[in-house]
Amino acid sequence: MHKAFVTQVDTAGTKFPPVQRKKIFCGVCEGSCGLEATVQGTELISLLPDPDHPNTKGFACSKGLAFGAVRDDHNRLLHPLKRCPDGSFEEISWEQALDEIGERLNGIIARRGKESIGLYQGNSVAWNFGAFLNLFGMAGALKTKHLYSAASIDINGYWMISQLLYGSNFLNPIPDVSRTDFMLCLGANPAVSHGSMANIGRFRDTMMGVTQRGGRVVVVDPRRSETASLFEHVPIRPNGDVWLLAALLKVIFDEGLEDREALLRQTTGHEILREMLAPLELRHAALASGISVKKIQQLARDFAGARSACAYGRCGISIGPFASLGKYFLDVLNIVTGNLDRPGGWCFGRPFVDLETLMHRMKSTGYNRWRTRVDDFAEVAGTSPVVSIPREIRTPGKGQLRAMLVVGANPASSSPAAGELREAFKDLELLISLDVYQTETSRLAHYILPPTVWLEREGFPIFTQSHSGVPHAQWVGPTLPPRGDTRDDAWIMDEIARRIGIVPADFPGAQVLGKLGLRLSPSLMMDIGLRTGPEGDWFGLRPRGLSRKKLIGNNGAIKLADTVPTGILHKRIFTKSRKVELDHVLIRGEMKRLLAYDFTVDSRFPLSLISLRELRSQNTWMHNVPKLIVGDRVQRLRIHPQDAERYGIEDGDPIEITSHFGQINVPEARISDEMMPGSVALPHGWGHQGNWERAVAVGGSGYNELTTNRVDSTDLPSGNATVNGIAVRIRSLRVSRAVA
Ligand SMILES: Nc1nc2c(c(=O)[nH]1)N[C@H]1C(S)=C(S)[C@@H](COP(=O)(O)OP(=O)(O)OC[C@H]3O[C@@H](n4cnc5c(=O)[nH]c(N)nc54)[C@H](O)[C@@H]3O)O[C@H]1N2
Ligand SMILES: Nc1nc2c(c(=O)[nH]1)N[C@H]1C(S)=C(S)[C@@H](COP(=O)(O)OP(=O)(O)OC[C@H]3O[C@@H](n4cnc5c(=O)[nH]c(N)nc54)[C@H](O)[C@@H]3O)O[C@H]1N2
Ligand code: SF4
Ligand SMILES: [Mo]
Repeated sequence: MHKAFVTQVDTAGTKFPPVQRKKIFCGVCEGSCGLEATVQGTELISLLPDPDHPNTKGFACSKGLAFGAVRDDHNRLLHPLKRCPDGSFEEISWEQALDEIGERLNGIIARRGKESIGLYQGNSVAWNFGAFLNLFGMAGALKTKHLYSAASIDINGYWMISQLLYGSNFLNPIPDVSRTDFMLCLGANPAVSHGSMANIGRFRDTMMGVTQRGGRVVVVDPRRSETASLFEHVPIRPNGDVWLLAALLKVIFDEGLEDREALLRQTTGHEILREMLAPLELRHAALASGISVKKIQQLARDFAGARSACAYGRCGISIGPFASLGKYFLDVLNIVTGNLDRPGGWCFGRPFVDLETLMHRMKSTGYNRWRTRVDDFAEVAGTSPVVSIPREIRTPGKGQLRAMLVVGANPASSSPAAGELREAFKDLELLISLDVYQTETSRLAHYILPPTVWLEREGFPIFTQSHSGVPHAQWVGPTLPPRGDTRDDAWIMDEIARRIGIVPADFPGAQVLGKLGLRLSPSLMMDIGLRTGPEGDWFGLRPRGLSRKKLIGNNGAIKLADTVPTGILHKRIFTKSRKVELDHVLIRGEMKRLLAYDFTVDSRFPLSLISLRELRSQNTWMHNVPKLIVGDRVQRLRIHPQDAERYGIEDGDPIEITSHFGQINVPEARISDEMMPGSVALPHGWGHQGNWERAVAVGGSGYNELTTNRVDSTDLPSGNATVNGIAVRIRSLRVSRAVA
């Protein structure tokens, strides 16, 4: 093994287990930052940033560095739990838990069919390749449509647009920030989020590099976010981006600024763009976005005129009512200006396990190959949208959702109309949750099964490897042994699968092999994918190539290149034409829907509510880590001074927020001109229930009590929930508190 092995002996001569330094990567968010773990026996001594990591080069944030506290949390679940009739939980053995679950599932399958079983994939599964593969595998083996993913409150629009444009849900270009001359950043706050759908190491610093090189970064956001405050900030009305992007394109075409050569070379169907944009009036787009016509025109000219440019957008544009169309225009802006697949532009990554190709071959990607039972949504990458769950549970008939396995998700807080979902969950015959804690969701489950955390299991960055600014390869074994009676999520799923007679795999022949006692483990499947892929060792034929064994034996990540590749579109793309396919009936329909959309403000709900991420949270969790909730951390609603004055709100007031769909109280108002007048921002994922004591104690309320799962409020093509730009009114609770 490597040089970092040291055996310690104290003055009394007692031998301690050797101290090991392991270079790993963080499994909390899409940063996937390189870390160095110092381990002694079963103890984690420290987690520090890995200065040698090719992508993150010594950066890690407070959440990753504090993760030892999650592993060792006294509230962490260490044994399988079964809910008693009074709502309390009793500890049971794995054998009992799995056997009972198997029996109950078999009963439901016998009565209602395999298609009545549901699966829910949460955000944490993105760093859990075994769970990721087993979830898709189980859904395929059960032939159930009830595979739900937190992606449908996040990036379903991306998945579906990538399928239309590039022929695969998972082929998503990233901004080549390290080489660009102009970055247009819409609705993303990488200074806090550390990036999403773009694994740009040291994201904030890399963006600073653009301006240091004499380039420009323009951040479009209703809030002067931590990112916007570092660069040029263009405030925008919530959900106004689709208008802005369409208007930018219109100016580009009207003024002949498009790159015709690139359009001819890289695309089919570009003629549709002019036609679609013809009825759009800049004046109208300016009203909808709150950005003047003059400013839109200048931005279009600057973007198109830059030597290289990339337009990048995330949650601010992907969780509103036109998420798909917005994402379409985002890519089209990059394409039309000749920035697709060129240095400094909008580029494809270089994954070391070519998951895009593997999933394409296994037909795991797609769009609209089938439709959902109740709401008639198009399938996206084999999943149904989360908004439909309560209706799928409550609508009788063949395929009615009767049991659900929730893996690494907290939808009772993170999903739209969270209250309705919690109620609907109670109607299920069986709810099983795989979670580290007893959360708002898992407390409703009949069984909670305790998983290992990422520090305790084998891993490679299955999701973010395709989006890395500096392509690299890393695969690590478990850093620490599992605590208590915890087991890997993938193992738990496989044990459940065994008890219902399926193999959690969706490749041809998997079930037959299973009957013969042969099950390919996720790591074996991925290793085969790696070894036979572009970076692979081809089982020795390419001695310099990679394998799982080689990577695990290497203490740290291996750099594959300094930058993302360019000029590879024709090789990478999965469309039949081998070009970006721009013309889709569905997109034309969406444009019509947009032009007819009424964006006038309802005077009963005059403010627009947006979400806000904070450095020391990860969606709905990590609030139980003492270090991350120290200080005066409470959930605060950001309000512009003008709005505060109009609604009689003073800094620090407790606030009542009311939408069409619900009402919550938040502990404090923070009055700040960081907000655009008319919009207010609230961190989501607060208001905890369950046994994570500190998280519960910090209080706050769930943002998603204010949102809806109504079909007509979603992004229709992708079924993605609208949780952004929610019409609300607010009121100070100061007076009533004083009276009380
Ligand atoms: N610290 C931390 N990091 C995280 C997470 C976390 O909870 N905490 N979550 C992780 C996850 S799951 C994800 S998906 C990523 C998300 O990564 P990002 O999207 O970069 O993070 P957000 O904070 O959601 O940034 C969205 C930005 O859009 C702005 N915005 C809101 N509405 C609009 C709008 O209508 N138009 C425009 N142009 N802007 C708008 C918001 O003010 C905010 O600044 O972050 C990941 N990283
Ligand atoms: N209002 C509003 N709603 C939103 C958003 C928003 O911006 N605003 N953002 C949306 C986005 S981008 C996302 S991604 C979703 C996230 O939605 P979810 O995935 O439902 O939310 P998370 O808080 O990420 O939940 C992760 C859960 O996994 C558990 N966990 C952590 N590690 C592991 C593990 O290794 N194994 C298992 N089994 N469990 C583990 C944690 O304890 C936690 O309960 O929320 C969406 N909801
Ligand atoms: S930015 Fe994300 S991946 Fe990096 S250390 Fe923080 S939580 Fe971990
Ligand atoms: Mo997300």
